[in-house]
Amino acid sequence: MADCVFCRIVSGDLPGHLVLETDDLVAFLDTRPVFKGHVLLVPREHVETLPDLPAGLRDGFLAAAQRIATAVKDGLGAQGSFVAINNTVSQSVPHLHLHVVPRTKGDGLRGFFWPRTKYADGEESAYAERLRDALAQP
Ligand code: DGP
Repeated sequence: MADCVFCRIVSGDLPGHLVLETDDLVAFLDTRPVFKGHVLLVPREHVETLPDLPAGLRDGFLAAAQRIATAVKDGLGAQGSFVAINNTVSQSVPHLHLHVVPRTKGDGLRGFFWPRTKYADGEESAYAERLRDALAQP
């Protein structure tokens, strides 16, 4: 896609600090890192969200995420990582990208600013049932 910034990085049309390239995937540094070494992993093919990722790319995508999560420890000395994908909501670039953010205890990131809520009595079962029903659809 000519107007997609991540397609343009994949094609070499825009510069990027690439850290991993395979036939199907590219990983590069995020220009606005949560912490230094924050990596974005993208499929070369333009797909918008995780549900759009073709089945044939799924295993390679997760395998590359595992490799990057290991590399931020081995290469950067992080103790661990935060791995996340925004799908549509909070997704500022509509080309699927998985964030690998290096994490170290005391780095100041607190739960990634996720407010937590509580279920009312009985509500938890209803939510689980709605999800089971949706997942049971072919
Ligand atoms: P998200 O909020 O999940 O859509 O994250 C998109 C990330 O993409 C955000 O952390 C900043 C990064 N980003 C945006 N434009 C560019 C760019 O041109 N190059 C690189 N390397 N990263 C970018």
